Amino acid sequence: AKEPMRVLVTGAAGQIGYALVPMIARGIMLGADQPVILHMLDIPPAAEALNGVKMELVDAAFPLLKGVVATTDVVEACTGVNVAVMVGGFPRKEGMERKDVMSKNVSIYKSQASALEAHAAPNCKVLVVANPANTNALILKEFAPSIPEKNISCLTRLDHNRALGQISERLDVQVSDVKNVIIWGNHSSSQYPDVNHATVKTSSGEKPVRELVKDDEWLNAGFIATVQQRGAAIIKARKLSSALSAASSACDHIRDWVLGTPEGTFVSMGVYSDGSYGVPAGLIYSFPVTCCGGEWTIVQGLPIDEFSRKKMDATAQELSEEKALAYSCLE
Ligand code: NAX
Repeated sequence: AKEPMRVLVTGAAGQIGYALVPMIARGIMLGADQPVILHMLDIPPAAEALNGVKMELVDAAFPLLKGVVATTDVVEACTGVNVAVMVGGFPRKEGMERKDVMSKNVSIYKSQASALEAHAAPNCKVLVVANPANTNALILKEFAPSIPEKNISCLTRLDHNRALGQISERLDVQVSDVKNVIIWGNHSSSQYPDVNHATVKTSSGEKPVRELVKDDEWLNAGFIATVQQRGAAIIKARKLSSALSAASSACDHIRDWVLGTPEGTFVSMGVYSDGSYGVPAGLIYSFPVTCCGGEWTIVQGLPIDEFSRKKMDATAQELSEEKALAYSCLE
């Protein structure tokens, strides 16, 4: 039998946490044969609710779940973890300035970076979900210099999955037959959902999405806006932000990272830019990646047209501004 893996979920008493922890305990994140020990962190005002989540995990009698740590102590939460899913953060409230929200998150991610660096298992993989996700991940990277940058990522898989979903609905095909959409850049409305390399499996082989949709007007405008604005549409409908889809996508992100992407398939992950595709190095930017042996690699050599170039640069520009704002909070 495999040794249990320890998985940290911060903000575990929140909405996404509530959807995510049972998925992890059922083996959806790390595989049906991988026992897990859940580490759940939240802040003291949420301690009682967090304990309630722990009670429900016990009540669900998950066969793969070998232990639960529910705590408000960052060091206890981070100790020995193999995977860290950072969902906890400070939400933007009515009337708050961008800088004030950034400042709160910078201080949270700075201190959690130190705790992970000092106490997580060697080679711990980190996924930041909490917004601003890319910049929180960058702060975490900066303040955990001994964690290799290849181990730090942010979630854009939800945006990626939303793009797959829109193409599947439009063409009335199975979502599992659509692949290789790309989310470039920031997990914000400046992201660029790109279908130029996406294909659909049909009875006569793989066909480009553009050839099947035959509506460049929709692909270049309506589709992009729908994916960019999907989070807002969910809030309008549910009066709450995306939770089950965010949790499921976080599982997809970690599963593919740890267990590998299928041959010929790439997925989107926010990772530390090395300058690929002319994206400034030193940003956490969403790229198309393949994963093998527990490591991601940016897909190289995709042709980029002028339309894409502009959109990729605009979202990079926004990330550079966020980075500058985050650094100004440190002064
Ligand atoms: P909730 O407000 O329901 O839950 C957040 C939880 O984090 C709360 O229980 C809170 O007490 C806790 N928390 C706050 N500060 C903490 C700290 N310092 N340490 C540990 N826990 C702390 O929000 P929820 O809907 O679960 O969303 C969580 C985060 O995900 C938000 O930042 C949200 O913006 C972000 N999202 C990111 C997405 C992505 O694709 N990257 C999509 C979904 C989601 O909007």
